[in-house]
Parts: sequence; structure tokens; C-alpha cells
Amino acid sequence: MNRDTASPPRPDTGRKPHSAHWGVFSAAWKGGVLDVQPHPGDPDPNPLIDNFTNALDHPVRVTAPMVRRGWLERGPGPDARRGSDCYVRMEWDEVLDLLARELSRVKERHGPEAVFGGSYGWSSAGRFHHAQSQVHRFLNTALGGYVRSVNSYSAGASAVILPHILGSMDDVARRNVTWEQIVAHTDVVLAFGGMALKNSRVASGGISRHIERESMRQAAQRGCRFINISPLASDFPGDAKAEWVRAVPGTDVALMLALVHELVANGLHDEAFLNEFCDGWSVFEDYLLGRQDGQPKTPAWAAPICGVPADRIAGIARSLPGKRVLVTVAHSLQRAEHGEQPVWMGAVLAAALGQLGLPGGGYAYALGTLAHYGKRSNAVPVASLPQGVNGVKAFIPVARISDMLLHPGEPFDYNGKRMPYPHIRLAYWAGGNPFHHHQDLARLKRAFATLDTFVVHEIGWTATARHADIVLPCTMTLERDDIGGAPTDPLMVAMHRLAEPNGLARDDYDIFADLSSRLGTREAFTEGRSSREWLRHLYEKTRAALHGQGLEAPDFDQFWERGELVLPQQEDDGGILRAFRNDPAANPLPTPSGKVQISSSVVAGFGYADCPGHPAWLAPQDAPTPAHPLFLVANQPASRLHSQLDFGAHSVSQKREGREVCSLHPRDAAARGIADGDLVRLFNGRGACLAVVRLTDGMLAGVVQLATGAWYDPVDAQAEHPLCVHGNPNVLTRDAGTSSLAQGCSGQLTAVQIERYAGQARPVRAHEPPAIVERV
Ligand SMILES: Nc1nc2c(c(=O)[nH]1)N[C@H]1C(S)=C(S)[C@@H](COP(=O)(O)OP(=O)(O)OC[C@H]3O[C@@H](n4cnc5c(=O)[nH]c(N)nc54)[C@H](O)[C@@H]3O)O[C@H]1N2
Ligand SMILES: Nc1nc2c(c(=O)[nH]1)N[C@H]1C(S)=C(S)[C@@H](COP(=O)(O)OP(=O)(O)OC[C@H]3O[C@@H](n4cnc5c(=O)[nH]c(N)nc54)[C@H](O)[C@@H]3O)O[C@H]1N2
Ligand SMILES: [Mo]
Repeated sequence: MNRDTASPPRPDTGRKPHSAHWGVFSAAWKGGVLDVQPHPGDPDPNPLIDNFTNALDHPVRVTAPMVRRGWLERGPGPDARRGSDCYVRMEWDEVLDLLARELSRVKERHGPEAVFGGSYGWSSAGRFHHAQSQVHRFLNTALGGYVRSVNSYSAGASAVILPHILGSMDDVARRNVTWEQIVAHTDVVLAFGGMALKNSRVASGGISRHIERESMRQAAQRGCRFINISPLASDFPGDAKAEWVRAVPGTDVALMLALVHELVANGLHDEAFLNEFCDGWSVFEDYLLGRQDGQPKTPAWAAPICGVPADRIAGIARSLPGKRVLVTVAHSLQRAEHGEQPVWMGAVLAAALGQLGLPGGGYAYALGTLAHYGKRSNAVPVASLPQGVNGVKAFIPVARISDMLLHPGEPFDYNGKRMPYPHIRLAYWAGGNPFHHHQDLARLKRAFATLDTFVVHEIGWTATARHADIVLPCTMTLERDDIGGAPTDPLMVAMHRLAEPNGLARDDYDIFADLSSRLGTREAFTEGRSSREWLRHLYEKTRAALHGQGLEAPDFDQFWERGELVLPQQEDDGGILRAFRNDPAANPLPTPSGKVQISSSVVAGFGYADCPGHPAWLAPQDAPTPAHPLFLVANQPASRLHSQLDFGAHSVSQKREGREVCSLHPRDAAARGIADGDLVRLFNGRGACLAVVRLTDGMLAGVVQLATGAWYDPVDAQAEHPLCVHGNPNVLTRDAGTSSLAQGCSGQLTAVQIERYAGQARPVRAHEPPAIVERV
């Protein structure tokens, strides 16, 4: 139950290990308070663990099964009231009967191809209770499948372009240049989008030691030069002593082209490397030198586009040859219109320098954006729940959710294919928050209004739960036992339960098991195992692999008792790029030519104007205008992971007057009569949000930065252009794919205006539950 002040304090307990995407920690109840401490081996703990201290009993937890009143009264069907209706409390048996009947109805009438189970989201670190795996396994076993989503919001564009030019995302981001190599070898890190510690402190499945800060400090001390190409100075920690190049957002490709042009024009590019290891340079060179379009991509050409003086660009270019140079491109650059281009052009820049495959050199896509990257891989597998077989072939690129719901049957392009959007009647979400992660929330609301039924499992009343028809309360990670682990972290953690479930909350697994009973598929879903038996079963894979390598292989009970297990790791061997450089004939890249594709006849053959056959500067459509003259950078929040535990102590401590804080340059503030600490309104043609302003000259003028993750709190959820009083930037962002190639999320950048908010602002209610009525 939600504890009020009258309930007796929890008794003191011993310290138990647990883990989150943002760090390994232990916790104990002390005087009725949850005392959370980082793992003693973590050199730079993440303050995000403090978000747990007040989370368990928070009033915004969902404490009982709830059904939206309009759905209960009128039955399944499209309904624009989703988002402003009230909820009716129900018993578990009753709600599971109701939901099982609805799942059967949709399956019988429309087939599993009418069910969307994409259910994108990060949920929690435990590998068994991983909500997305649970919902996929349930839909596969109970319905025979579901319409899925492919790729991620993180890396939608790069996941598709990288295999055309170098290799898989995992090979280019995860198993490539490590921090160890940077400390030992790198002379220059050219970081497009920076390497913000707030970001590299997070990894799905958990992270036991945050080494990025110390690695940068050591590299800088040896003389490594970090160059932060970003609108924000804070995209590097002081420890790196980075030089800051204030580039206009969305213009990195122009800057990279100019760097390569300066190399080529001075004969400083590595022709031998381009000849031996690369394919398609001549097509690209024609474009670079302007042989087709009459426009050489010189520093003088790029300077007015990126706002970086031509001599600075030329100076950087000339300083690179002869040095061990590493080019990195943050995920953020590709979460934007034409996001494929900077990913591709970063590889071309590294190739022109002849650096690909060298220790500490070349191209490490996304290094510094997540704790997964720049690490050694484990030599044994960690637990994961098998998801079963999906009998439905239809899928969407993950960020095309609104397009799919609003345009059933209409065609869309993706990676050289054209497919129709399926017609979805029921969407099932567990472990994600589309009203956090998706763009243009007013449009998303219209999209969800088209459904017959929307089912959500949640720990709290997120905006997504408030748009659902059936809301099932699930336990949060602290309320269950699990195994924490990631393929690039050597610590596997026995995540011990720290509290009883809040209210009537149940584990996602138990909810799905009981639904499966009603649908006659319990055995297929559970394989006869309890949660505890699953943990033992999943642990066995790791134990057997350890045993097979002749290493100490404790049994499950020993592991559980110890609380953690250090796993062996692989050599730091540089992955496929190093192997290719050492012996290109024996280890060709998995590309059509077996080499680096500087240009690609495959991509050219798709005929997409928005993604040609070589990297190119394509001016964005969603750029500042006189009405909306500022770039909005809607980046990841420092105070939480996405929207998770936005009500947590640390997240709340970073808000002002309960609202999210946005950053603005003093020059832009002065021009608008805005002072530090003012309440401001950010707006464009899609909607508006309020935030409290913080002035800083640590950012490029012409930019306003507002992180994602404040729970959406519209004054009127039905408004065509809603006003969010809390500060969720996704009311403002544009819902369009990166290009016809990848159709990735492009939510990082948009154009806005900002003004002092003169009106009486209603307080934020996002962290209070919605209206709940008793059944009449
Ligand atoms: N404008 C803009 N938008 C963006 C981005 C951006 O840069 N700009 N970034 C994008 C990126 S990279 C990402 S990855 C996405 C992230 O988007 P999401 O992954 O959807 O965001 P989270 O807040 O992590 O959502 C996880 C949800 O799962 C719930 N949850 C936690 N544990 C459990 C559990 O055990 N069971 C169940 N059923 N639920 C649980 C949490 O309460 C939370 O609501 O956002 C994207 N959106
Ligand atoms: N604390 C915390 N850490 C996180 C997350 C979180 O929610 N909270 N989310 C995690 C996830 S799921 C992911 S995918 C990664 C995301 O990693 P990223 O997508 O790289 O993270 P962002 O913070 O969105 O962006 C990084 C920086 O890029 C800069 N930037 C934005 N646009 C441009 C541009 O056009 N050009 C250049 N040069 N720079 C630009 C911004 O200043 C921004 O601060 O972060 C992970 N880490
Ligand atoms: Mo992400």
C-alpha cells in the first residue's frame, strides 16, 4: 500500500546488492529510510542512484489495476478522450478476465497482425524481469506473434547506415576502440557531439565502474587533445581539458566535409589507405571538390553554415595528419533530420586520415554516449529471457508509431523496400514510455486515439499510462529478485529484493503468466518455472560457460549469497576494423566490396533524394525561421534516465519550482527581456511548454537546451497545440523520419521561439495520480 505518515516505519535491514542502468549499488532500510550507496569499486558513482530513495512509496505509483472509464462503459473502440479520462479501480481477477477476452476478440477478428507489441523502452536493468522481453514472449506464446518495431530511438539512423558502409552497430560502436586504447595511444579525439559524462554513465543492464572521467583525465595528462564540437561546453567534463568548437547544431557534415577538403586540397589525405582499404572514393571526391555541382566543400564554404571560422576549420584539419586521431560521432547527431549523413561522413573523415583500425585511432561511432562503448566484451554470456518465435512478419522502424496508427495500409520506405503500414487495433506496452520518447505529442495522442484498446503495465502514472485503457500496476526493480548484467561489464549482480510490492502491484511475469492461463498458453509462457526457477535456469548459461573455460563456476546459491560475480573478459583486440586493417584479404568488412564504402552503389540504387549514395550536406527543413529563430537541443537529461523516476529525489532536486530547467545564452535572453530564473514559454507551430530558464555562456547563442524526461503535463490534453506546464520538449519536436533509408527518430533538434511567461502558470500535477472513481 502507499504508506502515509500513519503507517509504521519499515524495520531496519541489512545491506543488499542491487543494480540499475545507471550503476551498481546496495541499499538498506535505516530508520524507515532507504539508504542507497554506490558499489565500493565504482570510481565515479552516478548520482542517479538517489532517485531510488523516495521512489517505492511515492504517491504517483500505480497501486491497483485500473480501467479507463470511457472504455469500460462503451467497450473497445477509437476514442479521442484518451489522455483526459478518469479511471476505475478493479480487482486483478476481473481485469485479467476482461483483458484476456479482449485479446481473444482482437486475435479472432483481426489476427495477431492487428496487435502492436513493439513496446519500445528501457524498463529496468534486471535481465529476467526485462519488461520488453516479457511482453514479446507473452504475445508470441499467447497470440502467435505481434507487429514488432525494429531499431531504437537511440541509434535509428546509424543502425541502418553503418552496415552499408562498415559493419554492424555492435561492431562499430561496442567492439572497437576502448578507453584503454585512448589512454595509451590517442593524440587527438575529434568528438562530434562531445562525450558528456552524464551520458556515458548509463548502460542498459547495468554498469559497475564508471571509468570515463578518469580515462579522459589520464589521456589528457599524457597530452591527448580532446576537441568538443558541440553547441554545449558541458558536453565534456573539465577533466578532459577539451577545446570547444561552437558549431551550429545539425551542420556537422558541412564541417567534416570542409576538414576533408582541406586535407585533399593540400595533399594531406592518406591516398594509400583510401586505395587499399576503401571503395568508392572517386564518386565522393567529385562531390567534395564540386566537380558536379560547382561547389567545392571548402572551409570558406562551410564557415557560414556551421558558424565556425574558415581558418579555424583549416587549422584543425592541418593539425591532424601524422597524429593518432580518433573521430567520434555522438548518437545525438543522427537523431536528427538526415541523421545518416554525419554517421557516414565521420567514417569518411577517419578514412581520409588513414586511421581506421589503428589502436586508439580511426572511428569509434558513439563512443562516450553510453557506458557500453569503449569497453572490453565479456568472454561468457549473461542471462536473457528467450522471447520465442514471432509468426507475424510485419514491422515498423520504431519511430514510425504515429505514422502507422494514423495511416494504416499506406506505404512507407525503409532501407530499399516499400511496405504498407499494418492496421493496428490493440497496442500493448510494458517497460517503455512513448509519451516520453516520441516526438510531436499532440500527434501521438491523435494516433493512440485510433486504437480499439491500449494496454500498459507501469510502475507509475506516466502520460502513457494516462492514455491507456487498461493500466496494470507492476512491481519496480527494488521489489523483486533479478540478475543484472551487460555484455560489456565484468560484474554480474545478484539483484536482491529490497521491499514488498507497493499496493497490489505484481511482477510483469506473474501478470503475463495469469493472462496466459486464461488464454490456454500458460505452459508455453512459463515452461513450468516460477520466477526463482527462471533465475536459476538463466544463470546456468553463464555458469556452464565459466565451467567450460575451466574457471571458477559457483552455483546459483553461491552467486546469490555473494551478491556478485566477476566475469572474464576478452582481449582488447580492436574488433573487425583492426582485423581488417591487419589482413584485409582474410578479414574483409561485411560490406558489398569487403572494404570501407566511401560511397555506396547499393544506397545510391535506392534512389532516395534524402539519402544519396555518398555522404552529403543536405540542409535541414526543420531549421530556425523568423517566427521560431532558435534551435532547440532536446538532449538526454543529466538528472535521470529518460523519464524514469522523474519523481525521484535527485531528479526533483534539479528542477526549479517543480519545473524543468532550460538553458539559454545571455545574449538571447537579453534580446527578449528574460532574466535567470524566469519562467519561460518555449513554443512553435506544434505546441508549447513552460520551463525555468538558466542563463549560461557555456552554450552557443541561438540555441536553447531543454532535456527530455519531464513527465508530460498538458493543461488541456485535447488541445490541438497543447501547453505542457512541466517542460517536456517533445510537445515541440517534429515527428519525421531521419530519411527514407532508416526512418529513425529525429527528435534531438527543432526550431522554437522563447518568451517570458506572463500568465498565471498552474502547478505541475504530473507526479500526482489521475482522477480515480469507484464503480457505480
Ligand atoms: N526529443 C527527444 N526525444 C527522445 C530522445 C531525444 O534525444 N530527444 N532520446 C530518445 C532515446 S535515445 C531513447 S532511448 C528514448 C527512451 O524512451 P523510453 O525507453 O521509453 O524511456 P524510459 O523513461 O526509460 O521508459 C521506461 C518506462 O518503463 C517503466 N518501467 C521501469 N521498470 C519497469 C518494469 O519493470 N516493468 C514495466 N512494465 N515498466 C517498467 C518506467 O517507469 C518508464 O516509464 O527516448 C527518445 N526520445
Ligand atoms: N543521464 C543520462 N544518460 C543517458 C541517458 C539519459 O536519459 N540520461 N540516455 C542514454 C541513451 S538511451 C542514449 S541513446 C544516449 C544518447 O546519447 P546522445 O544522443 O549522444 O546524448 P544527448 O545528450 O542527447 O546528446 C549529446 C550532445 O550532443 C549535442 N548535440 C546535439 N545536436 C548536435 C548536433 O547537431 N551537432 C553536434 N556537434 N552536437 C549536437 C548536445 O549538446 C548534446 O548534449 O545517452 C545515454 N545516457
Ligand atoms: Mo537511447
